[in-house]
Amino acid sequence: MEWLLSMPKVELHAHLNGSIRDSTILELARLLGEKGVIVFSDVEHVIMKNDRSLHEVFKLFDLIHILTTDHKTVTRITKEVVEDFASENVVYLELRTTPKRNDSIGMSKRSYMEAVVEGLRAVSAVDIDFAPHNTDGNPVNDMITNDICNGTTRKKIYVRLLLSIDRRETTEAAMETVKLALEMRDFGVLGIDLSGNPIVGEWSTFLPALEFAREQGLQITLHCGEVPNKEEINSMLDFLPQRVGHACFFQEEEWKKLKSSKIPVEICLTSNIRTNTIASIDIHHFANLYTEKHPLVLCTDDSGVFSTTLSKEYHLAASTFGLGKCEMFQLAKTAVGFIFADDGVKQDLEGIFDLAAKKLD
Ligand code: 6MZ
Repeated sequence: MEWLLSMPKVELHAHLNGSIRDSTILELARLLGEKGVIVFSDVEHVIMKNDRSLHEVFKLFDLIHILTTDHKTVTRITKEVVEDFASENVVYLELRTTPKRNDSIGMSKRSYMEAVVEGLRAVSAVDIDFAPHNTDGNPVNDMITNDICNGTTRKKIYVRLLLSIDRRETTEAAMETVKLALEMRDFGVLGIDLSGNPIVGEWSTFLPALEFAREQGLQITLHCGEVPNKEEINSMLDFLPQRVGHACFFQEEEWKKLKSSKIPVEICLTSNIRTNTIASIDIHHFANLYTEKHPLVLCTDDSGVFSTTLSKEYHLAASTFGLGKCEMFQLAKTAVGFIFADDGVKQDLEGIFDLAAKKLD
């Protein structure tokens, strides 16, 4: 476990509100309990429960959103989540979150995202790079890189953002999210994710917004096949997103399509087992994809909700599928090829891995 912890890693599928520390969630719940907004004893066991069905996970997200959806808290959790990933040597994090509107507290999707960016600015335990760079190597927006480069061996993390469309949303709401993503490109927003309860919503509702996003040059990743839905899975694969998440309920035809299109898969082992979308770890499709050298990346999904870390996901893969140090290192390194950030960031990350490889020998 120690070497997996110290190895550089790339996280490409992490939902902000799913990655909150238990201690923070409990603190926020206690606070709202004291204010009489919720009954703490009613929610404590919901938060601390370990085994949840997919359905229960989405009920938990509704509760988490009650606890976290104000600007100050969004800023706080963003800072904490980034620092937690950096502390286990995640060197590049693509953090996704659903911009939320809450008129009662004056929150718009934009102000929600500004609170997220504020959280990135507030990161202090590590150096952070979260702004895209010009061709001259300088950040597009000087104000937003608090890279405290002081020559010491402080950890450094690159963070980029994806905006999620929740499957409960309308076409108009999805379009609003895409437009916001376009406006916030200088703040490190690279693309769009489609997520949310997979039994809710229709692909045709989101397609216009996703097509617009693609036309405008945003990159796209889709939660695909989290429940059995042959028609939707096929439509999603035909859309040719840059990546897909999960891919649990694929049948032969869909595997063929995925493999011939070489779309990288974001694999979330613990999440799939906890939510029972895969019956047991030994039959997880990771094994087949890995053996066939299909592009894949290990991810946490919701490190808070599923009590995991990226190092634990690597450990789980290594111990279940019998992979050694070199194979795991190689797996982590190949993920650099699937990031949405530009070639400059890719080169930096390759340099980090090359340096780490020397220590590995
Ligand atoms: C689908 C998921 C998910 O966006 O509020 N989310 N969507 N499948 C999953 N697998 C278990 N895990 C998380 O983070 C929480 C939101 O991310 C999506 C859901 O829409 C959830 O409400 P944000 O930061």
